Amino acid sequence: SSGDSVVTLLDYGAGNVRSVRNAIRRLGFDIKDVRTPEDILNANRLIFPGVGAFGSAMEVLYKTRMAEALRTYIEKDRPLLAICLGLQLLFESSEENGPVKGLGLIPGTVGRFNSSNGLRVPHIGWNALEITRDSGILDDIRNRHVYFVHSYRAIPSDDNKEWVSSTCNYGDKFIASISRGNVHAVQFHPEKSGDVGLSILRRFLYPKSNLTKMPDQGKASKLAKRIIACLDVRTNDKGDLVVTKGDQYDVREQTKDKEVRTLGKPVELAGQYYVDGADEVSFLNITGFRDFPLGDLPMLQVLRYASENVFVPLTVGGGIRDFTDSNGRHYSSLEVASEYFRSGADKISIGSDAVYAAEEYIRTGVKTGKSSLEQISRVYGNQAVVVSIDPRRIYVKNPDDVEFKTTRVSSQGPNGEAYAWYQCTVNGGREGRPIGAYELAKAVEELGAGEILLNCIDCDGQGKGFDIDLIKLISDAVSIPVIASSGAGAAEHFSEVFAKTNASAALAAGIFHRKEVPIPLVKEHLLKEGIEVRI
Ligand code: 1PR
Repeated sequence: SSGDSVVTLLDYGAGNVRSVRNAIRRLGFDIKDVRTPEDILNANRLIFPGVGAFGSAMEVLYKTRMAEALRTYIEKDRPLLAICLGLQLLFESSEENGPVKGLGLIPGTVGRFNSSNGLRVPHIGWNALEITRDSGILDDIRNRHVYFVHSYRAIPSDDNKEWVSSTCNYGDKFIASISRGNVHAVQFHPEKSGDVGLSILRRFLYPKSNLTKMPDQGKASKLAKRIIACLDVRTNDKGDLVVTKGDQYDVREQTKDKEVRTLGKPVELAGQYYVDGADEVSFLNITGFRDFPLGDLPMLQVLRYASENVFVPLTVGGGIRDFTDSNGRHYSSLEVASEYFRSGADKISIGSDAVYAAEEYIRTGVKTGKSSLEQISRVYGNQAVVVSIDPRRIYVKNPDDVEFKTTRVSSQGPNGEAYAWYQCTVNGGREGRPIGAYELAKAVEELGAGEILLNCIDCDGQGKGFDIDLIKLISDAVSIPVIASSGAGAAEHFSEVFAKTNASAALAAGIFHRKEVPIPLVKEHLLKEGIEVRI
């Protein structure tokens, strides 16, 4: 019957569930959206991707009478797959915005990761599971990494052990999945966990069929270092949206016409990097600072198409700020971000606007809550907000010469300088600002950034390796994850940055676009060097 190929989806509109939808469709199912509590009670199989904050999710579930329906559905042991916050909501309560009461089906409370002993929070990335019990849906993930992104977690205890089917280690041991009868919940994101994640969804959707097991080729034991492929996107002089790549941020060819350098089409390249094993894909709309991104519909279209085929996290940046268009209509940065999330982005990345916000915060000492950074992280959670820093190295003889944090550099400046500070820029490196990368990183962490994308204009496109001094300085200064960027030219540059700094991920562009070293070779090299990566 037609009901057999329908999944009921509980989407209460708080974030990106586009990739869940895409994954379900990819596996051959149609989606019926829950409109009323009865839709839950009548579902053949229900997927509940919780997004947003715990408190507001519970509020919506009560207001719409979905909470009661969910409880009944679960008590009747009907097929359920809850994802991320969806798992947390099954517990008694959460510390997030709270304490706030949950659905109370599973004993235990949800608490925040403890970042006091150097643990980076949010927990972002590909981690390993310890399977504690057969559940029917996790058959393929033994020894494989799956993608997590969260700051809160539930802890296994004697009271909930009959529910727990796997745990994960991050600082402490937390609950990675729940399975009892037909009721399943996972803290990680199957829709963002590549082939392994899709196989979990497949086993949930086709519970009675004999699916062949995926080859057990992994050796996952802990949080893997991530390799991120970055696509700098802009319209070329003909008006087509293309992937470009600069040298120290200059994307024009050194020819008479100085045309925009073109390295491929965004959707195609993103799909290729997914197949190659990129752990994330980032799109940077590099002229977003001057072109209004919602006017730039092609970028939204790129995200929509890319998210149909790319089942790892997608980040998009460029032009996220308040904006008034030529008709006088005002758009808040939150509206811009929401449009990106709706189109398939998992994270948004803020460059210029975060610099202004940090400057003001440092000047006044007051968090106004009004900056785009603060607003977006309040609504979507800080794990959804990346701050992209575009610094330029400035050598100094003496740390006291400047009011900014300096670091001793591993190779001296042109006049024998032994120190440098890193000046933040806005508008794609076009304007230097009176703030250092160190000061900016600390300020944006306090303002709600969940991750830092750390570029370096001096190294960008040079292929001579990452700026280790800068990355060490910043990754030691903050407790949110830092993505090292700019300068990768060989597999050894990736192992160097992970060996010498506390970066959680490394991002590269040119090396992948020019097919000099493909992603699988980078990962092979890292494995050989004893650095854990996702295979
Ligand atoms: O300021 O919020 O509109 O955001 C603009 C975004 O666009 C920022 O994230 C900024 O980094 C980016 N951007 C602006 N101009 C350029 C440019 O190149 N002219 N690209 C640009 C930045 C830097 C990296 C690059 C790495 C790795 N690109 O993302 O991909 O340096 O390159 P490599 O591996 O080839 O060395 P806003």
